[in-house]
Amino acid sequence: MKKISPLLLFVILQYASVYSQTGGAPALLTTSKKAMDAFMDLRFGMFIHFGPVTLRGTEIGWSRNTQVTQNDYDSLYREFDPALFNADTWARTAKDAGMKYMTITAKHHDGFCLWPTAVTDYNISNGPFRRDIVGELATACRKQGIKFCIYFTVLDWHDPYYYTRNSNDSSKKPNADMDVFVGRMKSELKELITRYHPTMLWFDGNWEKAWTIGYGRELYQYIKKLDPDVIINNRLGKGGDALGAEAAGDYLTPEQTIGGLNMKQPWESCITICNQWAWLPNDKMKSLQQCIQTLVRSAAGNGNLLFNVGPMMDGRMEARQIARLREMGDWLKKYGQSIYSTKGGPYPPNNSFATTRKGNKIYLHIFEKKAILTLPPIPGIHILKAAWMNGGDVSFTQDEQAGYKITLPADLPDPNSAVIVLELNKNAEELPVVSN
Ligand code: H79
Repeated sequence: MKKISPLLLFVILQYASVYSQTGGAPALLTTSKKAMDAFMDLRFGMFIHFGPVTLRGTEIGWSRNTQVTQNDYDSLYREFDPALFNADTWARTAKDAGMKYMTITAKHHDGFCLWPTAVTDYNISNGPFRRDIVGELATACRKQGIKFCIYFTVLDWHDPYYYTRNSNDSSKKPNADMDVFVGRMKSELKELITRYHPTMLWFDGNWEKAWTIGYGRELYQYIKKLDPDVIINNRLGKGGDALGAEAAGDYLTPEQTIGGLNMKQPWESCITICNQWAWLPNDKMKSLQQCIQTLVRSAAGNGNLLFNVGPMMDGRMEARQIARLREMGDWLKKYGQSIYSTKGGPYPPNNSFATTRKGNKIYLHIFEKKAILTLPPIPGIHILKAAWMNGGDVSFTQDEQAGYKITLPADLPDPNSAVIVLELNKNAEELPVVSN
């Protein structure tokens, strides 16, 4: 008998193993651990909520039929002309903030498409601006080494085939047909994936009654067949804030709250720099300390932060927000090693400190002034050296029962989050989470 080449044998065995695991059904496509790990290493991304609604300064989607009448809202695109929009400037702003990816609202619940889709006329090419905002951003991000991602909601109050017409009316539209609607979604997603090659798709709106786990699974597989590497958040399936049986998606998405320490399931918190997702004049902006500590607490919980900016109707981001983001970038230039590509833990973040870890180092982020900071002991772990990141040594004592006592100065070297590097006798990444 002719010998089978090792490569051929490998391929046959791989196929047989997948085939037997799925009982003869075609294998379900999932996101690789490699792609997911690479995404989680990025830690910090920019969320952008943008669209014709900026002409009113009210919330995207939600103000349709509330603060803004439906007719007015749906007509705004005819005068939406963000003439000062510059994709390179947005990408540069993200880069200067130390952000590694960007997620743009290609379509929010109001149904308006920021790219020239063939599926609906309700898109950017039928307003005065005409330019492809999604496409220009994809190009600008690629040029500057920012991973490009797309927000797309499964809820579409504008589409005649979608089930409901707005946020305060849950009755069925006369022509509603979810199967037809999902077909239209697929065509839109196919355009977005094949034209712009997003690293990640950020779905939303999955709590809607008309959206089923069946549609979620179908779309997940549809997307994976178009591009197996694209990462998908957990809002394509049902199942709330878990990645359980009702879920379709790769990671969790706490909204306007920082996720807790979770070493098992990847997560990304989406949080606004002000209060509103879309631009609101004079919205209250977070302090630099709040911004930095939001990022640090996310990384310390083993999660990413998708930090939202709502640009103005003329296409520019607010100068004060750009300045705030740059301040975050300046902090990251000094302390980025304690954030990017690290793991969260082993200590759960609290009001006085949070930790990240990499190799044999624990990065201890200090939030609170106190004379002595005590860390609970970890069996078998000794601190070999403690020093300020970019600075001098820190004195400490250690005891198997009493733990590690770190002496802090009256003035911390950084008021927003000062970082002490603890060098351990073992690999910090392998330590179990320390329970409180
Ligand atoms: O796109 C952003 C939100 O519009 C969207 N998800 C993020 C990323 C979102 N859709 N629904 N929800 C969040 C949950 C519903 C929140 C609401 Fe409200 C509370 C809707 C009405 C009251 C927030 C506050 C939106 C309007 C006012």
